[in-house]
Amino acid sequence: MERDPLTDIDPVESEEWIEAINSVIETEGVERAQYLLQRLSTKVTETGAQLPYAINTPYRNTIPISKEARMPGDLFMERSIRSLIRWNAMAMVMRANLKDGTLGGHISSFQSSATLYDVGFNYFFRGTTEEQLGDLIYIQGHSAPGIYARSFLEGSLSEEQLDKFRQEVDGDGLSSYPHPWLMPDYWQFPTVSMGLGPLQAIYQAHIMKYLDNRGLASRGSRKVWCFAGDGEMDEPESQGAIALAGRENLDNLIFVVNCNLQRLDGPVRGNGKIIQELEGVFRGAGWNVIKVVWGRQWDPLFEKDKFGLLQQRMDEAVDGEYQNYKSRSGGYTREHFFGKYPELLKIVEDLTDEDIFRLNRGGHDPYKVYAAYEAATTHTGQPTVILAKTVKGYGLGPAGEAQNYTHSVKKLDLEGLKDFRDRFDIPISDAELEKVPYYRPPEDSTEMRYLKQRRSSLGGSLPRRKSDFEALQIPPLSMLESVLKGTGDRQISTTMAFVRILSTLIKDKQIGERIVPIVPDEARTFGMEGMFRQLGIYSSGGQLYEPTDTDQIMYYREDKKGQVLEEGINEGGAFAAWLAAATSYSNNETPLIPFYVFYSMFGFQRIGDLCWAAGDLQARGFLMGGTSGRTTLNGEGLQHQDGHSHILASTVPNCVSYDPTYAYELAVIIRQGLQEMYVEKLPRYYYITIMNENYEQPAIPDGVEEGILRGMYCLQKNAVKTSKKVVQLLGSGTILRESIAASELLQKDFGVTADIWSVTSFNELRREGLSVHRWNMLHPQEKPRLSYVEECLTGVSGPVIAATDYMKAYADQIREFVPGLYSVLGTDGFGRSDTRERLRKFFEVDRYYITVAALSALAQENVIDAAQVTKAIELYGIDPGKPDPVTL
Ligand SMILES: Cc1ncc(C[n+]2csc(CCOP(=O)(O)OP(=O)(O)O)c2C)c(N)n1
Ligand SMILES: [Mg+2]
Repeated sequence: MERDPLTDIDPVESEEWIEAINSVIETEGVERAQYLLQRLSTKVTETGAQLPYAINTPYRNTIPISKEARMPGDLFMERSIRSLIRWNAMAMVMRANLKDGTLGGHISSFQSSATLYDVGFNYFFRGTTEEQLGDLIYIQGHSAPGIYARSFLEGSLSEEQLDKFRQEVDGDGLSSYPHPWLMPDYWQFPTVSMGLGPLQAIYQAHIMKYLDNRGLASRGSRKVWCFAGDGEMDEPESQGAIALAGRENLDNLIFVVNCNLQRLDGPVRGNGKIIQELEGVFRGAGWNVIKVVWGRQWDPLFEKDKFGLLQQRMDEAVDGEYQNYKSRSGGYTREHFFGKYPELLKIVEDLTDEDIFRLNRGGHDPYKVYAAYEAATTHTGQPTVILAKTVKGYGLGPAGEAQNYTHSVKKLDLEGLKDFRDRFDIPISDAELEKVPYYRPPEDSTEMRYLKQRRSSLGGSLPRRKSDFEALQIPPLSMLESVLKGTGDRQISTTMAFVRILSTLIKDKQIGERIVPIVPDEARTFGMEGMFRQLGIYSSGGQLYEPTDTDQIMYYREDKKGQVLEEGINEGGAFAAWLAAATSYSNNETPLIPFYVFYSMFGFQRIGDLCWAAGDLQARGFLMGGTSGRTTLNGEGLQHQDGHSHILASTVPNCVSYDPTYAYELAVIIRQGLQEMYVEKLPRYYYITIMNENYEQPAIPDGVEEGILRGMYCLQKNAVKTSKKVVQLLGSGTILRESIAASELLQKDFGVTADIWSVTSFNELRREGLSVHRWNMLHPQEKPRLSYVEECLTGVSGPVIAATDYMKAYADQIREFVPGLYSVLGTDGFGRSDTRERLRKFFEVDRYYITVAALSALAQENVIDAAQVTKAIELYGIDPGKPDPVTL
């Protein structure tokens, strides 16, 4: 049988080693001991031996008592203020539910993290001052009531506002969770979709360093704090980017993981220990890990623990048991935790069961938390994660402390309220209790003065969000002259045109340095590799090697001052970098103009929740969906061909999206985006698809700018009044060119004339149309207004046929506004690889299908005979028995 390598087969020898290392520590110090152990471990691993626990430390506080920084303030004063915050947080949730039992809310998460926030607010979180921009704090979403409660005490929220928790329809309520869209002067970061906070925070710290290295905004000693739940750490987004933080030495980043051992349904790791697991993961990623496991009530017990038995017991017990110790009682803990070893029972023989129950966890001990924060904020060269052990529903007692159902507790009964009040010494009488009143001490009380003094010394009340910024000077459209004038015979794609536009903007004296090109390892795909050398790829470490392609003009140049963000194959991360850049106008008081360029299939579909958060955040910037269109990106097949990103984009209320065909359209749209976002400061972002199909780019026709921006304009007016054989062909993206080709077939083969419309955005057309129709509905006696689509198509003759490289639902959106017959062609179904021509035939969006669809519509209107449609089907070799592509 194999022997457990950790069994001690020679205790005497072990003791000698321990004595030896002890003497090194005593005579030469900890550093020397560390060095020797390092050497030993290197030596031992040479033999192939595994050091299984190298990455974990025992289940104890990382900072020994001797190294704890001492909290300078008034512990008792802070406890009483914190108790009021606890009470008011609980009261606001309860009062909302007393009004209407359906509003919901959370009590127990904040009760577990109250000390973690409080120590931060009292000593560490700095607001923006003349000298320095403030710290950025990502607050755990469902702890929002506690943050509101503090703002109430600090005087920045009123009792009336607290009473409007979760009642936002009138516009002055408090949002359930942090939502900058709904409270734009208060909340900075949407975090409640679990995992998005940690991911955003990492890239926030990354962009902060980027700005500093590029000399655009000084970082000073600013910090990004991110509070997250231990359950939340299971989200791939939470942990997915921690290696970047380690690699980039983001010492401006501090994670605080509230390890209350529970998530919504039950324990996070009943059979293991979440703190130990996270320690290993973060340490492996190069983080400074600070565990705050035990509060100071335990310190004397450790002193009595001469043989490490208490430590051993702590290492043995699993989180499911630790939860029991807090959900049951001191007596239970004595029996089940200490009782396992008689020696441990002796250690606690002088303690009552109540004393045992009060043995506090590190995250509830302001001294331990302070020491951890102090160590984190002064640590250099690495990001820090603080793993703070807490109790979910702390203080709720029998009403829900550490119970599996704790997360969902929304109210306490009278007994529960009494217990809570007594436990935290809240000065509210029995008679008043039932109404659950808020409590705010008089303005001149010592508590209030203390609270305000603490915050004013740290730069004022937080959270606080800055909405406004200094408008940028955007160059006129004529700056993009070279793109507007067309390419003559030369064929280029809109992607290539985009790269030209971007290069031109980057050269602009006013805004050039603010442009941030971002790519997830796809620069070459989009022909952007020229920017590598020209602008440099941002790398905090510069370039420590000579790239293999230094002899090339476009070599891979990494630079500390590089402008391009090359985030690797990491769409979520690259988007989070875009988000940080797109909100830099607020968080760094430095507006940036980020362009994130990606495979359009891996945009909204892959990271849709972040795109949604971008709307909430009022991100300003451009998303460029490259290689767009189900048939345009032809060879790549099912997983790459995007036929629906515009539909997904349309779900974000403040995302403006376009599918332009021509380079000049793209130029007009980008210029307008700059104008709207950075001059008019409209809270929106742009999604624009670009393609890789090469064709001649015409010069901009006169007077089309407004139509391009509103969503459609007439590209070719061919119809003559005398003929009834007229159709209106609408096309977007590359498929517009098929519509143009169809118009030629219609004329040549069937004597039908077609007007051609370039539709740059069905999404924008629909939005405008819906809003006009809504107005008409609500103003029944006024002259009805016309939607823009109606304006364009009223008075022109013939049925309307739209074709795009997207699902039919995309063009179908404007049906309500199209006067007369409307047919839509699109690319429903899974993509597949083949030539563009064959794919367009397969998806039935090519010129022949458009022609047949147009003839079919004319036949339905009795303008031509149905036999003409049959003739076209035969003439173009279309198989009427062909299976519907959506089924394949
Ligand atoms: C992406 C996502 N999935 C699910 C939820 C629903 N949800 C809200 S809180 C919560 C449990 C959170 O547990 P934890 O992260 O440990 O935080 P705690 O309340 O324990 O501090 C869940 C599942 C959510 N908000 N976001
Ligand atoms: Mg938890």
